[in-house]
Amino acid sequence: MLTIGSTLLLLPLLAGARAAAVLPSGGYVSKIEIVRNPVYPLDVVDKFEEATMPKVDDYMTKKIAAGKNNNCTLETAAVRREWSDLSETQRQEYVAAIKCLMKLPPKSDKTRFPGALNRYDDFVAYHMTHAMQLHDNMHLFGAHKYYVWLFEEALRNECGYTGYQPYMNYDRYSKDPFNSPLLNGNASSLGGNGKPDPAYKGVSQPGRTPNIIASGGGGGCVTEGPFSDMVVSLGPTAMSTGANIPKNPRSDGTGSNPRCLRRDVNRNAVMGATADRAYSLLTKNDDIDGFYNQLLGTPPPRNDPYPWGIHTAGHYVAAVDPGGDPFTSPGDPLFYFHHTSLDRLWWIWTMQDPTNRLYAIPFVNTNMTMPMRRAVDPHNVTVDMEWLGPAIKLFETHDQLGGNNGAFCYVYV
Ligand SMILES: *[C@@H]1O[C@H](CO)[C@@H](O)[C@H](O)[C@H]1NC(C)=O
Ligand SMILES: *[C@@H]1O[C@H](CO)[C@@H](O)[C@H](O)[C@H]1NC(C)=O
Ligand SMILES: *[C@@H]1O[C@H](CO)[C@@H](O)[C@H](O)[C@H]1NC(C)=O
Ligand SMILES: *[C@@H]1O[C@H](CO)[C@@H](O)[C@H](O)[C@H]1NC(C)=O
Ligand SMILES: [Cu+2]
Repeated sequence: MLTIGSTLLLLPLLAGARAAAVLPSGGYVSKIEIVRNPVYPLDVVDKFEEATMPKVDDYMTKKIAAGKNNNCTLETAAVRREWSDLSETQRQEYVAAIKCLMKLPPKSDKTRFPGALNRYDDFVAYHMTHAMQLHDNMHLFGAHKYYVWLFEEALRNECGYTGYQPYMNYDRYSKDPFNSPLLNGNASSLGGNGKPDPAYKGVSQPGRTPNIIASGGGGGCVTEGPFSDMVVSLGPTAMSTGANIPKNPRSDGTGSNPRCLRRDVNRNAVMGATADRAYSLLTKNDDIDGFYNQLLGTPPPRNDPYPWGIHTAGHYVAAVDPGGDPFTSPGDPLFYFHHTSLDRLWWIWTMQDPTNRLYAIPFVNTNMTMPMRRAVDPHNVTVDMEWLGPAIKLFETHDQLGGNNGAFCYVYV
C-alpha cells in the first residue's frame, strides 16, 4: 500500500523516467518528447519556454513551407535536456563519454600545444587561443553555439555517446549546490567540490558592489566523483583565479602542466543566475543590446547581493582552475553545461520574435566588459574552428533549427 510518505520517497526514483508528452495549458500538443524530473517543479523560465513552443512550431511551419528548413523538423530535432531530467544511466553515459574524450589522442598541433594531451584538450586549446574573438559582440552567442555543438559531435561520433549535451538550470542548484545531482560528488554527478583552500578568496568583480564573488570555502583539488582523477594540463594563464597553481612552462599557458582539477562550489555565484533573473533577462529586453548587457551584468545592478550577470554567475558556479580562467575555462566539463544554458536562454529570447531577433548582433556594450567590433558587417564574418571543425559563416551558427546546412537541428526542454 502506498502512503503519502512512500509516494514521496518514490519520486526521486522516477527521476528521469520517460513520460508521455504532456498537454500544457493552452492545448498545444508538443512534438518533442518531454521528460521531467518530478523533484523539480517547473520554474518561471521553464514555463516561459513551454509557452514559446507554439511560436517555435509556427516559425518551423513557415520555414518548411518556404523550403528553407534543410530537412530539420521539430519531430526529428535532437533534444537537449537539463542534467537532473536525465536518468542516472544517461548521466553516467555522459560522464563516461567525457572521460573517453580525455583518453583519445589530440588532433591539435603538438608543437603549438604541447600541453594538449588528449581530444578533450583540443577544445581547451582552441578557446584559450581565440578567447578575445570568441567573446566579442559578434561571437559570444553564435560561435559558442557552434563550439558546443562540435564538442557534442565529438562525444557522439568519437566516443559513442547516444545523448546530447545537457544544460544546467542554475535555479535548481542555487539553494544547495553542494548536495545537488550536478555537484554532490557521486558517480552520476560531474564531481564534487574542491578541498578547502584558505588562500583562495574568490573572484574579484571590479566596479560591482559587492566587488568579489566570495569563496564558497573550496578552491583546492576535487577529491570526489568522476573527475577526481582528472589531469588538467593546459594553463594557467595570467587570467587565472586560483591560488597555489603550479606555473605553466610556457608564458602563454600552452605547455604541459599536469595538475588536479580545482573547484569552489559557490552559492554566492549561482545565486546570480536564479530563474527570476533569467526571466527578467528574457522578458525585459526587446533588443539584443539590452539582452547582451543584462546577460553580462552591465551596468552593474544596484542593491543586489549577487550583481554578477548570468554569464559571470554561471561561469563561477564551481570554477577555480582551469574553470575560473577565462582562457582555459572549457578545461572544466561544467563549462559546457553553462554555455549550453546560455544558448538555451538566447534561443528562448530569439524565438519570441524570430524575424527581428534571430540574426540580431549586439553593438552597444554599456561598460565594455567584452571586446567589440562595431564596424564589421556580420554577413562577412566567418567562424573558423581550425582543428575543431570547418569554417562557416557567422550567420550559419545562429539558427539551431536548420542552420549550418541542416547540421544544427535541436531544441531545449
Ligand atoms: C534532405 O533530405 C533529402 C532526402 O534524404 C536529401 O536528398 C537532401 O540532400 C537533404 N537536404 C539537406 C539540405 O540536407
Ligand atoms: C547521486 O545523487 C543523486 C542526487 O542526490 C541521487 O538521486 C542518485 O541516486 C545518486 N546516485 C548515485 C549513483 O549515488
Ligand atoms: C563602468 O565600470 C566602472 C568601473 O569599472 C564604473 O566606474 C562605471 O560607473 C561603469 N559605467 C557604467 C555606465 O556602468
Ligand atoms: C562584405 O562583403 C561584400 C562582398 O564581398 C563586400 O562588397 C562588402 O563591402 C563587405 N562589407 C564590409 C562591411 O566589409
Ligand atoms: Cu567562452
